[in-house]
Amino acid sequence: MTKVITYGTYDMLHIGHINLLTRAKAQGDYLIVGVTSEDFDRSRGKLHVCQSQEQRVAAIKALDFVDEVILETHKGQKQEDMVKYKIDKFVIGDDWVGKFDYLNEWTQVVYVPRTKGISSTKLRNEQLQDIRIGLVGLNYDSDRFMRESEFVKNVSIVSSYANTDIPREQNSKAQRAKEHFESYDGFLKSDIEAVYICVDIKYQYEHAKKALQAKKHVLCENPITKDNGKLKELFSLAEKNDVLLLMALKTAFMPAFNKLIEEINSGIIGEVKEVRSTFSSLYKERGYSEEYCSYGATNLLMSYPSLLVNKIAGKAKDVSFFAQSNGSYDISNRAVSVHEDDVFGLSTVAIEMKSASSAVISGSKGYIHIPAPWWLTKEFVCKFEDDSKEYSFKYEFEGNGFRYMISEFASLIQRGQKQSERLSRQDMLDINDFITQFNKG
Ligand code: C2G
Repeated sequence: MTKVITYGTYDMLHIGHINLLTRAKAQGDYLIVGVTSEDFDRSRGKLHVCQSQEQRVAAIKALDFVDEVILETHKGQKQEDMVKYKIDKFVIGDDWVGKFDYLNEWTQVVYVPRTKGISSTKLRNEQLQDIRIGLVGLNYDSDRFMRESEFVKNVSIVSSYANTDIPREQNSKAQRAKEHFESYDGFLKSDIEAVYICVDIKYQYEHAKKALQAKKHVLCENPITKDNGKLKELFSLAEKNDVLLLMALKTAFMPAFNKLIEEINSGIIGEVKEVRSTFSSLYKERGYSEEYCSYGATNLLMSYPSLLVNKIAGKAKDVSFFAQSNGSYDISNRAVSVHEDDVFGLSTVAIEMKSASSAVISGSKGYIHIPAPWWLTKEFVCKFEDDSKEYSFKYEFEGNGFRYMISEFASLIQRGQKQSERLSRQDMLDINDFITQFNKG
């Protein structure tokens, strides 16, 4: 039996894909198709794939001449698969000619003619509208969003709004969109279907509420509100107006972070016992005003360590705080949380103390170390008692990580999905609960 394998994204399955797969099958008796995972595609810079991973896999599985479908999730997996599946031939379109010659060491590489005049990109451009986004707030974050959105092909920034009452917005040098507004109502009437909110914490709830009432999809910086009751209210408003509400917690959408969660859920380090992480950043040294720093380390940073521990260990049963204050606000804080199966969380944040901003997830068989800055997750290493078992994962990581978040936001809107699997409503409530509890005091 001659075993053949081929790989692809297969977005919006078309005749070019079908021809390729038919030609691949003709090369042997048993055809395995590797469909690229969403995170792997995003880490390779494919940030505008229209269909979900599940939809693309289902389309390939529906082809009766395909014998097996697998997911391609990481760099280097192809040569692993050649050995694992005892492959006789690797087949790919000639738009890749030469790129996979190295696989000849394990199998026979065959490049077959590509079908002219059809591609997923062409279909996306013909059939899909760009997601038109408006920026709420003009500052360092809006500039990062604007720059990174250029890498997400199905997104365009149409308008911007700045509330000049907010100190950080006054004479902001941040880039404005083509259409700029100083009235929020006027802005919400502009030709947009979604907004990215990055105004100061105390204004975010009001701006998010108005945007949801205006039936706009909302991506909002953290914390959206310091009160989970209000967050629940916003979720029901989003539900009622059939729009999406997402926290702009960029780490949750990074390919390597999702691979990390997948590896932990696979049991690679045994039962998780402890999740420890630190997020320290000297805000004043970075030019943030006293007024901005006075939100305190917990409100400004705790969403990130809380994401890590709640995503891995589930909702906290109990959380205690050990903060250091400068008399007016917390300059550092430690949240000690207890989760399901007595998993412990040790989440440290600081804006006037510099510390090693790495993360360690400890389990009954091994542990995972994410080097600093862990929230810009690019790689992680799995370590065991027996050093020879150590292995690491590294993913391409471009820019400041916003592009993966923008890609998720745009894809969810395009697919009509109102929740992200990477950051569900329950995740957001569990994460924000740390901030709510600390502010309740
Ligand atoms: N293809 C083709 N004719 C087209 C379009 C695509 O023959 N008009 C072939 C491609 O050459 C590829 C396969 O169909 O072999 C899947 O194409 P894509 O979904 O675009 O995936 P791609 O990014 O080419 O994935 O690491 C290798 C990649 O996984 C290949």
